Amino acid sequence: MPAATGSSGTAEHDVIVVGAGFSGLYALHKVRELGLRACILERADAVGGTWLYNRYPGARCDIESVEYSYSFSDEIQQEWTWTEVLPGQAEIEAYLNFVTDRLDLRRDIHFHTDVAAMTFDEPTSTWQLDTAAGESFTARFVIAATGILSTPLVPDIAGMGSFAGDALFSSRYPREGYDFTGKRVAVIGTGSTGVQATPVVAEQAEHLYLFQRSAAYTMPASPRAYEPGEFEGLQARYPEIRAAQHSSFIGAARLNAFSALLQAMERPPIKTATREEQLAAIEERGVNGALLWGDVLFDMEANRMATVLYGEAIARIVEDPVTAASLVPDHPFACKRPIIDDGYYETFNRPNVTLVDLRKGAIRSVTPTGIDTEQGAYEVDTILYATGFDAITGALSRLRVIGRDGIDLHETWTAGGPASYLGIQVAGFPNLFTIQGPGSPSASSNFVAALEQHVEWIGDCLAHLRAQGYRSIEATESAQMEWADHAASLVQGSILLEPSCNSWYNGANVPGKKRVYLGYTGGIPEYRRRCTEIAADGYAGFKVC
Ligand code: NA7
Repeated sequence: MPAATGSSGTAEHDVIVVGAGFSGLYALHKVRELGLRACILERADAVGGTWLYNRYPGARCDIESVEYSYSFSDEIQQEWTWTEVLPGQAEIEAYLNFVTDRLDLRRDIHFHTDVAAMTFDEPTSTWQLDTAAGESFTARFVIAATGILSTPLVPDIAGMGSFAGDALFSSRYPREGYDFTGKRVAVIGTGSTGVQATPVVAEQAEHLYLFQRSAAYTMPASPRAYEPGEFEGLQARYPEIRAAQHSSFIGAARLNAFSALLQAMERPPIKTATREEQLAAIEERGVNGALLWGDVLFDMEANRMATVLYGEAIARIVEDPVTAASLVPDHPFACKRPIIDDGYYETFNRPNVTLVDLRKGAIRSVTPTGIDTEQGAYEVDTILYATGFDAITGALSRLRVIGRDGIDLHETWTAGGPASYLGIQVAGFPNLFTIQGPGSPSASSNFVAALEQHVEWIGDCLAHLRAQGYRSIEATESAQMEWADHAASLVQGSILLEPSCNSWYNGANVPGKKRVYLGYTGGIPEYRRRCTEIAADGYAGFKVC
């Protein structure tokens, strides 16, 4: 390692990165490039973060592999071969291991190191990180690359602990896999995870009961392997692909769930479409034809019309009319992160699949032999919980993060609601950078494109601090409030604020979490422009000293 060029005083490290997922790996590489002494603390025994833990059947990314990957190294782009257009979990995990070895990151990663507390020491401007096992580390700066969908939301259902069968959690799925053959299986949850897992589990299980609290909108997009020579053709065009991605609103210009929505804006409005035109749309494009109209994102009446048509499209696929009706959502389309699936609706025509519509009677308890609901009891051997995450703020909230003057991050976010400046720093917590904190484009974009921008901005900031001889940087309260107001103004009047939209986007899925839209919907290019301007303006809105 190069000698420390920072001024960390007694701290062992200039920078500690928490988490070895997509963000943390790039962050470590970036700060090592600056010649800083750095390491990653990672609670697992391997790299991958979200893509290490979420290995449930059918786990797949909703962005194309050539865009859901690092753009910063052409060597990596040229040396790594993607085999599928929309990459599956195993391939993404393998990619992250490849990058880790290619950049020789492993030697600076402390595995099995579960950070439990982080405390800022004001006199020395350093952070102390204490682990669950009692170890301590110190650093001038911390980069919390703790993930936005990394803290599982374990539901509070009575009797969960009494279940005598196998209880699986999609977000902590067994490393060795699980064989559903011959099992009666309950899947709870119909977000992206439940929708992806259902068709795959149904193929193996003796019987699958899908417990649905809210019906989902999902857009079929069959995954496929690249044709021979196809990926090589793309690989040769990486500069062009990355340039398009760079200027894309969502950080992904090719096929993905969001681009379908953006392209829909170019289409004619549903409100003026004739009945024949509406039917032709679902005849041609199935359920996608029901949703993708020019006015559905802006006009609630149009959105409701699309939902009715969506129901008709589902009824053309799902043979049982009661099940088909149960699959129609009762919240607006596109107020939650869009889902893409492979054969979801067709699965309900299988004789071994039952949809349990919890709108007709909620879960009362988990019993030793299954799930008891207000509409009857279901005996199962296995329960797969696909119940989501305490997103964006959950990972840091579960730690004890103590900043300047003894303030506690969890308490700050609980009392005032989750807020930060640019999603990068929280006022009161100097020298702590967050990757994709509240108010960053993460939720409504390609996470990898968003995190690369963050890491690069933080790297430039650290270089600036060192060049100027500064020891500390902290977001000001006023800049944080202005940023939160700006982010909130962008979603005013949009479907994202519809009260029926209980989503991880706004924290409504987590009991007790203050309901605030957690993303930034101005698009990555505009976000990048603002971040660059702030840096050029001497880190306006930050106090540096
Ligand atoms: P999501 O999208 O938050 O979905 C979680 C699902 O679990 C959702 O259908 C919830 O119903 C359901 N849920 C949660 N708690 C319960 C209880 N107690 N009973 C019944 N059902 C419950 O998480 P995912 O993991 O699917 O996807 C997260 C993101 O990962 C996704 O957006 C992609 O970006 C990748 P609800 O809707 O709250 O009624």
